[in-house]
Amino acid sequence: MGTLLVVLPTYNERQNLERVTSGILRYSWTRILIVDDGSPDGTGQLADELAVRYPGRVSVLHRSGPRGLGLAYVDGLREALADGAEAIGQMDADLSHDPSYLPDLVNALEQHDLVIGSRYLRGVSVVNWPLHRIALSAFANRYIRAITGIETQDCTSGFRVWRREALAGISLDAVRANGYAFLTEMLYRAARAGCRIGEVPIIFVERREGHSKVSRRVLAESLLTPWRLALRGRIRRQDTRT
Ligand SMILES: Nc1nc2c(ncn2[C@@H]2O[C@H](COP(=O)(O)OP(=O)(O)OP(=O)(O)O)[C@@H](O)[C@H]2O)c(=O)[nH]1
Ligand SMILES: [Mg+2]
Repeated sequence: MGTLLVVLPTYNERQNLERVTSGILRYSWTRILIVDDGSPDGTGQLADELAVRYPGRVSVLHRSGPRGLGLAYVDGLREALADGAEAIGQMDADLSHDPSYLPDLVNALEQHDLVIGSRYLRGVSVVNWPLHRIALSAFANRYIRAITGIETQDCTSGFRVWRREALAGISLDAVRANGYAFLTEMLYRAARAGCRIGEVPIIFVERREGHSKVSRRVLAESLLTPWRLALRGRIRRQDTRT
């Protein structure tokens, strides 16, 4: 498949960044773009040190202004497209996504435009989640799929690889979700754009170090986004009929 550029958003991941970086760089065909939102714990400085340690393989985008997973990804994916890698990846930096799945994901790009590292292909493959968290995630996925019609089993997974042309076909300027709902919105847009979407099973391991950044505002956005996408989609469908 050629080279893979992994976009790695970070906010206070100082304890995890080094390990996830070396895990990804174990594969000779990978490079990393770290997108840090001015983490108070010094993740940004560590990222700069890693860029010096791995010249040509690690680069860093320091964002200022409002922070958010979606905002970080829009900037990071845009830079990744400008860079010219054949495949572009997305991963959490908290070691929940094991880099050793990257070959499986990239191989599946032979048949697909977008491949998702999925927790829900063989029951529920998560380690160290309390029951209520499993229930919430399972509910969230059913909720999103029922409202939007997305057929992917794991539509909130942040572990993804794209063919460059498929990602380039989606207008990042039009994406409205700023938080985690960004993941759902991108998936919906990919499906509407006719992308061939595949899933590869992964085992997701809950973070051991650092803290989750999921806020109430971000959760509210996640509840509303599927409705916004579905309603807009319906308006579009009516447009095309007339
Ligand atoms: N640049 C940037 N990265 C973010 C932001 N919010 C979250 N991230 C990163 O996005 C990834 C996923 O965030 P997490 O906090 O782990 O979210 P989660 O996996 O749903 O929650 P946990 O189960 O607690 O890990 C991690 O690499 C975070 O550092 C943000 O506002 N800006
Ligand atoms: Mg996490």
